Amino acid sequence: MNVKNNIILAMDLMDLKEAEIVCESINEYIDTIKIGYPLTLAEGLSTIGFFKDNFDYKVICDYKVADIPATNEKIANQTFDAGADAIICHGFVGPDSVDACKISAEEHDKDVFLLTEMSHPGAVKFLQKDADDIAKMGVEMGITNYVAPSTRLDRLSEIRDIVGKESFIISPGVGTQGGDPKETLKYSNALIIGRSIYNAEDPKGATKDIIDSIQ
Ligand code: FNU
Repeated sequence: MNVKNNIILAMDLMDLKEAEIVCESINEYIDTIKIGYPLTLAEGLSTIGFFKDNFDYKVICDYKVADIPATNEKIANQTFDAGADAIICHGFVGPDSVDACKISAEEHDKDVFLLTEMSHPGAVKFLQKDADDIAKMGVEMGITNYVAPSTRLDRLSEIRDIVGKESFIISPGVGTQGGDPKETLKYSNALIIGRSIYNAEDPKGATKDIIDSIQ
């Protein structure tokens, strides 16, 4: 996936009008957006089409799909049928569940991102110890897109080593959660940034500052 300025906007505002205003103000810098449950539950699955039709964005759906294969398949099919370019699925559920998302993505000619380790402190308790194996599973399955944290660069670097330099890693946790944009891009292909942009008094200026800091 090609991501303009290596920044994916994590749009977790829950009002589509407010989201639209932010997108309009930073449109020149951004061509990829990630939406998740907050906006989708508040405004519906049609938000995917909204961003595609009005902004021509690539839309990554952060639904962290984590169910049995039959249910994962239904979730992924609905998401791609609604126009998503990619879906994020959890890896801890195992290869059969991940494969259901992968097959759906392939059938729709879209992408699946495998979530390895999460960025928040609590991820250390359970997920971290299996994250390397989740990444290895992804490699064995032929998955080429990954999500890995900007908040722990040692872990991000480890996951980069496992998935290889040809894989595409996107990293949340930049800014508000403490991750550094430039350091993160030593290992990652694109930054996922939400609150530091959409909660900024001047989202355009905040985005420009981040872009300047990574050049
Ligand atoms: P911001 N997100 C995350 N950590 O933060 N998908 C993960 O490990 C992960 C995610 C999402 O902190 C989070 O849900 F797998 O405001 C939010 O949408 O910059 C975004 O990344 C980070 O938002």
